[in-house]
Amino acid sequence: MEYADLLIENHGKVVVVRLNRPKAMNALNDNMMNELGEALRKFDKDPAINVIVLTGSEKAFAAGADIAAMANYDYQETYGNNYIGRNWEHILDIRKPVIGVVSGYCLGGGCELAMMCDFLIAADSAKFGQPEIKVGVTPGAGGTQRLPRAISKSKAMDMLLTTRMIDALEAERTGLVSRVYPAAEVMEESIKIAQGIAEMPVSVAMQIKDCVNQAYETTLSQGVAYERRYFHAGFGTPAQKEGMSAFLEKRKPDFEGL
Ligand code: CO8
Repeated sequence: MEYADLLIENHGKVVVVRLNRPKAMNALNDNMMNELGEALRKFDKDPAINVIVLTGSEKAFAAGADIAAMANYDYQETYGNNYIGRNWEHILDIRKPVIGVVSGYCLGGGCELAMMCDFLIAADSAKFGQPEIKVGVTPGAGGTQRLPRAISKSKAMDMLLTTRMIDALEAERTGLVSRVYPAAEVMEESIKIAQGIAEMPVSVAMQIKDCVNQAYETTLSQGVAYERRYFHAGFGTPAQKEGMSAFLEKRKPDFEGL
């Protein structure tokens, strides 16, 4: 299927979904968010795909929500039509791993979308910021909630109130991203990482994702009890049988279809 504002590339069990509005620094508009939700849901259901990579261009992951589209909105338009809620958060329903790969600007709604990925890999060109205050609004897609959890209250408040951008190294140091690569290598390296995950049993990857997401929504003891259910239920599954037999037989496990 062709999308107006996305490009799709297949790399075996990994699919790369690329935000593609180059003339507007990938500013996120309604059509792009509708298409993104549709594409992510499609690949989540596709048995040939185990891992999704979400990325933008070399210049920008996304420079925020589309200011030109929003400038004339009023309360009725945003609240009445559930702006943000209606199509920005489909990514949170995706059960397979979603890796965000960020080059260039990752601002406002772009940074909020990136933080909804399972983990982030950055090019050394990446710049993260939440400059909404400068356009007269608060963040609307979780910036005030996910950023302090990711990098501490002090760093988050600094970024949110001053609009200061942090570079890739500061983002790695503070825990916003997990790895940084030179811009020319970041896609190749990220696809290799995604392909490594795609060789693992996708059912277990989905369970781990579900457990980690619980850590943000529940108490420690309830979260550990949640994890324990999956752990116990894992025994006797084809993934557990194959993984442990392969270790004992000193061979590479084959988790195809598991
Ligand atoms: N929306 C629309 N168009 C954009 C955006 C954007 N967020 N960002 C860049 N563009 C466009 C520019 O208008 C320009 O278009 P044109 O060539 O037609 O003039 C083109 O992209 C290139 O941009 P620049 O010429 O500005 O390129 P520079 O290299 O000089 O600067 C920057 C790049 C620093 C990224 C700069 O474009 C910038 O500051 N962009 C805006 C960043 C921003 O403020 N983002 C936050 C937006 S608000 C948000 O995301 C969350 C809102 C939550 C709202 C909730 C409402 C209910």
